Amino acid sequence: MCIELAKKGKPSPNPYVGCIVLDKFGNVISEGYHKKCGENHAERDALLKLKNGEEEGGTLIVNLEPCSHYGKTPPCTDLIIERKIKRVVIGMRDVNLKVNGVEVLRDAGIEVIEGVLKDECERLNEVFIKNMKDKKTFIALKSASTLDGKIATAGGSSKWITSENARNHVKKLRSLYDAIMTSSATVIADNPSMDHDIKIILDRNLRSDINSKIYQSGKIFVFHDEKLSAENNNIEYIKTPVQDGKLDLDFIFAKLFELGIMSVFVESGGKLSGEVLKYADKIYQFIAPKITGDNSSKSSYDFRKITDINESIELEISSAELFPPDILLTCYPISKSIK
Ligand code: AOF
Ligand code: ZN
Repeated sequence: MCIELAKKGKPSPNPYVGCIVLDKFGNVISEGYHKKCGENHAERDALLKLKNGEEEGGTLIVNLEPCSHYGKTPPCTDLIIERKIKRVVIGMRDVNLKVNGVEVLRDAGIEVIEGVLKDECERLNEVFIKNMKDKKTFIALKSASTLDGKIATAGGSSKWITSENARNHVKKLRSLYDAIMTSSATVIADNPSMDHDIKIILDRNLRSDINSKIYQSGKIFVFHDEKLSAENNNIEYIKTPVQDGKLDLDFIFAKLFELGIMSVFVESGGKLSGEVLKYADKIYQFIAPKITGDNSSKSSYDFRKITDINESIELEISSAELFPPDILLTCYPISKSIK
């Protein structure tokens, strides 16, 4: 229940947090979640709805360790103690080093049960964990291909590989991330709009036409060769070092974190997808039950030649979902397979 409640929020850069409160008989008497950065935490949201003390002696359940520090909001532990909660059940400890809620609660004589659905809770907050631990932007990569891994014919015909069902789901996935990213090649070939509040376009030579659909809404960042200059009131141009004829992705992803973009959803052709693979934290691979049978067609990931199949990048599939007639494999790269 906490995880489902948590997902109703849009908390970035804060974590997803949901909370329920049980009275001393075990009945659910309140629920809450963290809606947005700066607003009440889930525990406060749930507890403030209770006005008659029915939570006294009850249990508070939350997917993340309650905070014990002053941030934009006061410590949740203070309110939990004040409301005379007897037991707190948490999914995972907070990775924010400022937080030490478990000890604070135990010192106040509250029973704390830890680690309930820990894996699910960690997955829910995979972006927050990466941001806090590595001080890096979380990178999700999406590709949609035929059964033989193709994203377009040699001539560029690609509309549509996957069904409307699948493409509608992509819109939902985009909204889970702070920004979307694509390449000038995709803007030029497909003229997509990729609706989002923040759009990032990698355009080394400033080739894409700013009248293209993607430029018509949202906050736009264009990363381009530092040797070039461009200006436009509605676009933020960012000069970027070039390495081996390509924009330096280390620079770009570091810059995104500096800009406060905590997660990015990358959707592009095989070249950028291939380059981004080694940075990807998560891969969404849609597969349509179609076969081009044409080895000159364009591939999902196109960035190298290998001779030994054992050099392949290996992934762990965390879920397989049908968006009939297509399938979505949600995968995590196995890091030792990435060189
Ligand atoms: C909780 N419950 O619902 C959330 C928590 O600036 P603040 O006050 O919002 O604090 C942000 C930090 O609090 C954040 O980095 C994370 O460690 C924790 N988030 N904690 O007990 C919540 N959202
Ligand atoms: Zn809190």
